[in-house]
Amino acid sequence: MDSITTLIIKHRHCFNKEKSYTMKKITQITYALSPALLVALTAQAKESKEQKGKNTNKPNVILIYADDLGYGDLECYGAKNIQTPNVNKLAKNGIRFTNAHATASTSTPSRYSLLTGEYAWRRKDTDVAPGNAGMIIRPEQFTMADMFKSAGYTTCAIGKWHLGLGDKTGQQDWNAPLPSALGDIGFDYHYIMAATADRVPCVFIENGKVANYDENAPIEVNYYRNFEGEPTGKDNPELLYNQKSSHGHDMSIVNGIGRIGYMKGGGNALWKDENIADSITTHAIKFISENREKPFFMYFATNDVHVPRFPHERFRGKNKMGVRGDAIAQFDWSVGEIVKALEKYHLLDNTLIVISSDNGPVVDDGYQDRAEELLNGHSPAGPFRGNKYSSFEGGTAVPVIVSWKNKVAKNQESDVLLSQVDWLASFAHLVGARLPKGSAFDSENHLSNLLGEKTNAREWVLEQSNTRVLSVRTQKWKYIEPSDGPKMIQWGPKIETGNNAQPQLFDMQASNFEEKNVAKDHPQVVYDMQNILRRERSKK
Ligand code: NG6
Ligand code: CA
Repeated sequence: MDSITTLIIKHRHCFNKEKSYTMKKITQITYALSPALLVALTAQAKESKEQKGKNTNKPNVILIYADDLGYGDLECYGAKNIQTPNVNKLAKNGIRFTNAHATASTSTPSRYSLLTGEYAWRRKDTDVAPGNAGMIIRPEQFTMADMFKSAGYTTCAIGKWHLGLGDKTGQQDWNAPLPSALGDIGFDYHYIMAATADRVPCVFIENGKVANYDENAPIEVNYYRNFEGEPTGKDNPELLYNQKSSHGHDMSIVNGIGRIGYMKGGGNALWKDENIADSITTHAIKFISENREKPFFMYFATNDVHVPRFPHERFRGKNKMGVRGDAIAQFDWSVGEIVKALEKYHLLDNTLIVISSDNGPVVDDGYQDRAEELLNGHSPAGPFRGNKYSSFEGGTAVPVIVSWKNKVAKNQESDVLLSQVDWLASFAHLVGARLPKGSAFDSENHLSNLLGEKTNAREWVLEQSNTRVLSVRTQKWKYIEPSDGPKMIQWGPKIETGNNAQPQLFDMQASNFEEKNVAKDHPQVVYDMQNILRRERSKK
């Protein structure tokens, strides 16, 4: 082999390894090579870069996780009164699932299960978290982000977090770096809202620090007591110039909207609700652009369509449903922008995109936004009974769309039983990652189902209501364990809880599903379901 060929081979090798090392080497040898050879080398570099981008063993994974978006809230799931062209397009290019489930009917437990592969009810402290909760997923726990990182991915979380930050609840100093944040659980980059838009602190956290921190307005947060001299929604309703509360949300006022919890300061760092979608989408696109040459995982958790619904002006008034519809349109826009960025960088056929939601829909969730009055025949939970918080299917049935250009067949619909708790193990299979023993305890690999095959599906999935009542769902049945609690949510939203002192069994394949309790007609099925719950509860 002559020396020049050796040189080329060597450099081919290092193009496939370290880019910066390669670039340094190129500069060093530029002087020694003929122009023709340089052209050949540059072409080689370009080719391997493209190949890297198209390495299907390590596709990028983008998980777009909406908040409170119901099974029936997207046009491609039959939504009335609202257009979602960008989501429709992804559904047309991929698979639309009709029997997919979040593990819980509220945010914190649902996200906990998704990101750890473990049911949230196995732990005490995983219910809807305040904005000053300590980090619920502990650094020693293995997460979806850790898994991707172990397979060589660059990882990020952008948008709604709602799983706590810092070491201890109520002990955070928001004016200094947080001692524990998402960097400790596998995310290379994060730009997040600590909890929800209706909970303080109303600032973004970027890599463990308040983004755009304003030194002149130190931040204090308290969930029990107000700070002296600070107005509240309760005492100063005249200051709620952007949106008034319908129930709760009467503590601190930020941007003319009442919140849960008290905060002081923030100044220029305070978010404007109308810009949240723009802000997180911009950060997501920046992340894609900066990481386009190596595999990445992005957890993109939108604030839409959670309350307070206060979308940007440009989405206002274009549908009959008021701000709840506008927030759905804004969500669809965010999806479209992300797809556009992938197209721009030629990453579409090397990126698996999954769209879903953390729990079922809610209409009035505490603000006078007229969402209830303006439904105009739209059914946010589609055909299902109950909404967010509920044990009925409307609480946990969620839209799921999977799209991967040229890899999953187009325009499919699948009724295979899916649970978000399995996504950690399924993605691990996709990227060839190993899970440490004992991690992702409840997560099973069902990648083939996610990619369109119907065989080897789960036999049952478990779901939890906001009061931790458990249900078992199979392809045919829905079993809700007996519980005493009230039939309706007590604090504002007009939602059936699903509580019943008797066991409830519904035939989900009958035309009147979730109307007729057939537990008495099928004692064996009830027994089997109870056994599943008993067994699962006794594990771990
Ligand atoms: C409830 C809030 C509701 C919403 C929910 C959590 C009140 C009266 N209601 O307590 O507005 O924030 O918690 O929603 O405070 S979730 O989607 O993040 O789980
Ligand atoms: Ca939610």
